[in-house]
Amino acid sequence: MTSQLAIRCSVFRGGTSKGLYFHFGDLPSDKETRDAVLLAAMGSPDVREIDGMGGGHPLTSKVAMVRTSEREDADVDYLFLQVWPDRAEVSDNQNCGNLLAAVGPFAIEEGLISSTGATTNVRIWMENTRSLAVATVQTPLGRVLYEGDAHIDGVPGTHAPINIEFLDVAGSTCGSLLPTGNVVDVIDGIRVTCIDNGMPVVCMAAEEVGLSGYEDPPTIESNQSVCELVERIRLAAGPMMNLGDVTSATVPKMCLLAKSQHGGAISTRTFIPKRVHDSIGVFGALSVATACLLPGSVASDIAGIAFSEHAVLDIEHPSGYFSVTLDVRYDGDAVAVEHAALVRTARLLMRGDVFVPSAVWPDR
Ligand code: NQM
Repeated sequence: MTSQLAIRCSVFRGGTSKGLYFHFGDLPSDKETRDAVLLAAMGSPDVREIDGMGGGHPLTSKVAMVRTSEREDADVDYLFLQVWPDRAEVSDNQNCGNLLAAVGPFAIEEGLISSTGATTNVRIWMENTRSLAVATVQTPLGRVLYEGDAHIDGVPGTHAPINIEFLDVAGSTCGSLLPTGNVVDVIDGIRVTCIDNGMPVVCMAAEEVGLSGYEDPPTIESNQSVCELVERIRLAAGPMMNLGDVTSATVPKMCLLAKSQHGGAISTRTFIPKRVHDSIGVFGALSVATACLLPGSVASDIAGIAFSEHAVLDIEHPSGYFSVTLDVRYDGDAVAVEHAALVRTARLLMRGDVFVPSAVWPDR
């Protein structure tokens, strides 16, 4: 009898996050066993995840599952799973646009789709939000190219760009772009804009919660009264955003906004939702950018930028900025999102087997 099971797996950096990439068929189909296997693979629960592959932070304790899609409009299906470092829980209640960046490279590396020339478009069905993305991967010579000139803040150096486009992510988690039906709500005395353009986000002015909005993440995380206030607002916003009880959910994200400091559209500090992001999530940035184009929102009041049906917005965050291209349509003060695009980079870090104790998957 062997005491460990070997499971085929790749490790990628996707955007500003890092995770384990699996074929659906290599993990248990039963959810409870699958989650037990993933917790063991990551070393959770343990704040350091010392007995597994996780990095002890939500941004480095992530999983992508990928398979050939049966949909006509997609090449592959992608399911994102957040493995909590500090508690024995795996969540599928949000998407992740950073791990999404490496789904195309994984699909090509693993032979799920063939390269098509200098670049290969990979149509990705994002199961968490039941929506589509198209990623353009550099594939000269028929192989994924990782080297290139693209820099994204939060990642050292430059890498090959991966362009990602979205057509239909507005309301993909909450049912509509403005799930409360209002541009502004007041919760616990704080003005908020609740928005979902691929990620449920509650936008509020940092100064209304007693911060400048330019503090670094550890300073914000150590401010207990601010963390408690933000969490109270999150718990109240959850049901208002059609998310139900969000006590143990990873959404909505809570975004503190301030005027841009470096020529961008707006400055952000984002709770995801307990830790403060070192930069900002992909769909988080998309949702904040959309809020900046929404007349009367908390974000547009702070950003003060001209409303335009085609805009490139630089969303400032603790380690730089995140650029989002948005095409929207105005009907009076209402906004419909038509198209969104952004650039990420990704890199294959390791390929092999991850080992877990055989007791976590007794039937294999
Ligand atoms: O918002 C962090 C990240 C994410 C998710 C988060 C993400 C997204 O930076 O699309 O990418 O949980 O907010 O990876």
